[in-house]
Amino acid sequence: MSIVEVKVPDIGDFKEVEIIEVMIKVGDTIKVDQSLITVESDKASMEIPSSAAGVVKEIKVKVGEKVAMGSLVLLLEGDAAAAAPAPAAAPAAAAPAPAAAAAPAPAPVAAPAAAAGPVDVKVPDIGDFKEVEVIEVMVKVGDTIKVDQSLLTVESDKASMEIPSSHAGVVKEVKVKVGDKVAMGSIVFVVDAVGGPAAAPAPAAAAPAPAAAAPAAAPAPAPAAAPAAAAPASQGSVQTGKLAHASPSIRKFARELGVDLIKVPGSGPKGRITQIDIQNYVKGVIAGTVAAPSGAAGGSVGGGGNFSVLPWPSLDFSKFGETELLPLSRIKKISGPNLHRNWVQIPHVTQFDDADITDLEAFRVESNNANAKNKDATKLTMLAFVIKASVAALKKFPTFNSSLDEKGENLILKKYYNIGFAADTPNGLVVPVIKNADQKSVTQIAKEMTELSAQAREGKLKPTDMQGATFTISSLGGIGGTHFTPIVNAPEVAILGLSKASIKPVWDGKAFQPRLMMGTSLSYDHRVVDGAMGARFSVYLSEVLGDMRKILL
Ligand code: CAO
Repeated sequence: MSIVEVKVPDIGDFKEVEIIEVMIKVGDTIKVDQSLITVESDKASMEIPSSAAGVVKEIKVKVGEKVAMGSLVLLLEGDAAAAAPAPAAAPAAAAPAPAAAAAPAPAPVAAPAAAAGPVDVKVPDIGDFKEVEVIEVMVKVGDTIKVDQSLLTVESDKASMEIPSSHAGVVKEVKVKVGDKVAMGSIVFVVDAVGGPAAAPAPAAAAPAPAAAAPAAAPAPAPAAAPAAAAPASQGSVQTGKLAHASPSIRKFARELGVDLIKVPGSGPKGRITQIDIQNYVKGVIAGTVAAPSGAAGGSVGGGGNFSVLPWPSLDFSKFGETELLPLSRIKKISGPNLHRNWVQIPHVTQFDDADITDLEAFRVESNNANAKNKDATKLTMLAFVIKASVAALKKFPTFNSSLDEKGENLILKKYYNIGFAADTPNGLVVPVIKNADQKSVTQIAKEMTELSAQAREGKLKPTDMQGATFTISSLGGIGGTHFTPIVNAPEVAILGLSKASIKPVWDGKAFQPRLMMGTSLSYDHRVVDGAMGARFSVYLSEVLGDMRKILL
């Protein structure tokens, strides 16, 4: 047994690349050529393979660090004899391949000089790769393209890279489609050129292709040549946003599952898509909480509907009349994505009811009148009573005071009762939280609400004032309306909407009586609460609001 150093191989034209993923851990038994880390430049991502087999003793790098050819990646304990000739271990680094054997730096293939009119744009020298698969075509017929603009993304099993254009002009013909295999010299586009070809490629010696340098027995250090081929010095035309940020193996995984990476939110550094992101996306499609791609399983109504989310319409409204641009407030920009996630991911049901608050309102008015002469007295609000009544309902139905865990496999039941209330402010909606509402009187709750609402309107709430809610109430009672459908505030599982109370005729078994009725709208997460429980909670809440003495029982 001996300790073997595994180093970054020759990675072509790249001086330094960032580690975006470490794929192994101490104690792992790894094979020659197994991918160890994923590194990334702005044009290509590549997996660095191991030059030896053995057990990982120590990992010398971490995500976010920059590495270059010869950087020590890890120490392996293994049989020295088992170590394959490293494609780019120290000796290789010390003695780069002869220029003649190396692939030239990846500049676009030069077209005939001074060409104007139709010219063929070809795949440049892509190092050691004989054939690579087209995984994305980034331009279409009619597009005006610049020299060096990324046209295609191609991929091997270890690296993905963007192919730049050798010419500026207008795309006349697209010769490839996703899934096609291309190699150096393949004609990919015909461009109506407006000038000469791109600048000459970098000298071959400057970017030796590691694969060519590696002994035949060694696994080709696939990644090395690739990025060089796709990363010219001028990066001005990088097409950000069009290509999902993912390593080649993740792209392969997504393709195998038929997942369009553009639709998968990435949780890794810089929004990079991880395997778990794809798994969660697929779970979401299966569970019906994420729109299924066209033709995929997951809820086709009437046989074969297309549930792909359409892009947001981009319209020039000024064609139809005068317009004005009003940027969203900071609060709206923050709350919008949260509301969207909650709306899309939570299967909502909203239960409507009418609570008879005739006696409660009479008591509230009477209490406030009794305190009218005391200018320091707190005004009791209907919302404060509803918070107290809700706590009673949450205690009776603890499921409503819970959260689903991240995997959607467990409920976390909370033994504290923190009630958030939506407050309308000039800058948008905020949700301050009354902590431990179960331990406070209605008067204390009303006082705290007054203070928090004032701070909310002045924009002085601290983040802690808005954290930790277990249930939320949104009251539009001061404004009007009968019922509405509030959106559950994840990770809570329910929210109560209150509407404006009004006198309604209520049949008491003998006659209609004029009663003050308040509309309640209870939205809940149907994954957690079933319909019967939702109705029971709602009915119980109305009963308590009808007679608060029920809380004492
Ligand atoms: N029925 C009839 N009248 C009601 C009522 C109800 N359900 N709720 C409140 N009122 C009355 C109050 O009694 C008060 O009248 P008086 O001044 O005569 O006593 C008046 O409406 C105004 O009440 P308020 O709104 O100041 O006080 P509140 O305790 O009801 O609400 C707060 C406080 C912070 C919740 C409220 O100011 C607010 O911001 N509401 C909007 C919340 C919101 O936007 N929700 C939507 C979220 S989803 O987008």
